[in-house]
Amino acid sequence: MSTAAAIMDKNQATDASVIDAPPALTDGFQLVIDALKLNGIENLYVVPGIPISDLLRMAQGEGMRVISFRHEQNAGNAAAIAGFLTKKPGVCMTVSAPGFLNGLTALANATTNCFPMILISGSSEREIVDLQQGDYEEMDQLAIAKPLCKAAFRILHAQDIGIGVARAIRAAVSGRPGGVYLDLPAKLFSQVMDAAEGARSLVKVIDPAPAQIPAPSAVERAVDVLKGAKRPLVIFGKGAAYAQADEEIRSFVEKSGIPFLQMSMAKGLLPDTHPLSAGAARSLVLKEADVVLLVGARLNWLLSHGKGKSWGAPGSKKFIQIDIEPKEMDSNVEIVAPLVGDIGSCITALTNAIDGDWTPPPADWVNAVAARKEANIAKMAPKLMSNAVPMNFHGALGALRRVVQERPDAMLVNEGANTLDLARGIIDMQQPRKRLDVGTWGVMGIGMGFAVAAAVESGKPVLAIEGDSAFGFSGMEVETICRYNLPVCIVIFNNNGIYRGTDVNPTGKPDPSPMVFVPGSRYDKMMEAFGGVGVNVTNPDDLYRAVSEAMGSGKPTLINAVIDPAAGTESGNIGSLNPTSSVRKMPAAE
Ligand code: ADP
Ligand code: TPW
Ligand code: MG
Repeated sequence: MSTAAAIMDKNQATDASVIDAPPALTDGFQLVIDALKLNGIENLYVVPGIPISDLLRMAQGEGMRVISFRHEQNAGNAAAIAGFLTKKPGVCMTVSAPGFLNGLTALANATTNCFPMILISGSSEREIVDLQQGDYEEMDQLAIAKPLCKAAFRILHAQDIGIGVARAIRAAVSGRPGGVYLDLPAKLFSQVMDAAEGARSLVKVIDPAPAQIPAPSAVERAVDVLKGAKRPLVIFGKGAAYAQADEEIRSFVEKSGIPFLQMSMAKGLLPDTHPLSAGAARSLVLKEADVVLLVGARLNWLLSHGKGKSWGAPGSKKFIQIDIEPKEMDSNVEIVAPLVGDIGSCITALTNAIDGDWTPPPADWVNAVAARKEANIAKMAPKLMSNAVPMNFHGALGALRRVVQERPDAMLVNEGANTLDLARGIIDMQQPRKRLDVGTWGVMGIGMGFAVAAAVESGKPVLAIEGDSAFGFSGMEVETICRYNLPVCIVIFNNNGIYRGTDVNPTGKPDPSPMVFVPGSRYDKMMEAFGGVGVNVTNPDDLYRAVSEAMGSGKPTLINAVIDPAAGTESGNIGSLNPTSSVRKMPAAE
């Protein structure tokens, strides 16, 4: 029972005997907590301080799980990925101005990735902020948040808390999910109101993300295009993983027999080892397919905007797209059959439409994909067995691949450049929503926030595979991982730098190259500092053993995997995006 309800109960019990008992009261603190709990929000990802410290103490007192981070960006990233995993908005709470700004990167990133989250920040008093009179941590936070998220609201009166929280929740998860900012000025928390009236003012959001059924004519159009295909391909994106329509998707793929690709965070929606998975024949299918069905995947840079060399001859493709956001259609190329609706409803409509009236894709197409896939897998296999010391990426990832094969329910977090691109290709996923990574922006710094939330939300062991640079962006949260005793095993691919550890300062002066770190760093010692397990490994067998043990024990562990500093390539597999100039030769390239 909430404190407010307890006060009310006590009052009702004594009402009869004590005639002039004061009315039961509640306040802004309590109403915020009650409103969140009423809507099934159980976890808060936070950094405390004025004016939210008491709110967080009370929330914990009332049974919410309050995970307190060392930096708001990590708390925000945790909330964002909690939203992706659960389809409920993840909630991050911060203090005003600097805390708010620290959380804002995560809010913008969540919006970019279509993850539902709510950033709730305490703020200074309106009348002082608006006259710019220099309040403690003064900032017009609402105005700053607005362009960076899907919706932004401010609550000024305790009686509006119920509606304000309800609006934030609905805005985050309905339609295309995204980030929402909720501004709570300090004064709101101490506002007092009648408890019964307060309880009545709360709103439980009904059907926050209603099904959006595609128009029958749009389904018919899409099926016509699919039926005309000789070399069809389906591409699943993280929207398809988010939608939690796993069975509907499996049934469509198996009924249609169409080869599929899964974008990074969609991997495992169907097992990467599925006979129709074209993951290991990516360049072939992108080039050769004549009809491409996009399911919760945007034609952004990650798919070369649907055009250019990787997509084969210009005009050689027809695109069908399933997305809940109508504006996404024709964003980069013409979509000949747009299917606007939620993925579950759209995919089910397609499956029903082809049921009993479908010719599977021509065997020469399916066989060509299978043949290319097998050839590529065979080519990769010996590299993954490499026992070279110092380790290269393939040898180390071969060891981690085995661990993930043996633990299909484990969560995987992944960031870096080479560490990301190679792990994505090499490590097969078996189950949906297990692979969490840098997403649409390719942002470094999601690692520890994602790892914490993955552990908290799923209760499963987490393996975080981190470039040494990538880890540095959120590394202090190893203390958080130890403090909450979370089953997180971090493996740092330590190649002494960004992409590589071999760059030098061309002037010969003592400053190191901007691309390298202290050589031979021992990140494992950081974990030991907080009571976790630290291990230093130099070969794939030891790496496999150390990770298996950590995943089995659930003890917070950091494994410093020593990688050949010369092993990586510039920018991983997106080096072509680096601007180049014909009048300059970069020292790194010499
Ligand atoms: P990826 O990076 O994996 O290619 P994107 O983030 O580019 O994926 O695309 C995800 C797409 O999924 C977005 O356009 C978003 O609007 C869409 N989406 C998210 N949830 C749903 C849903 N439930 N139904 C339909 N589309 C969805
Ligand atoms: C917020 C730019 C992309 S990848 C990367 C940086 C700094 C680090 C690569 O080194 P790492 O991996 O992690 O050691 P590896 O295996 O190749 O050596 N700031 C932000 N986001 C991005 N993407 C960058 C900078 C970047
Ligand atoms: Mg590195």
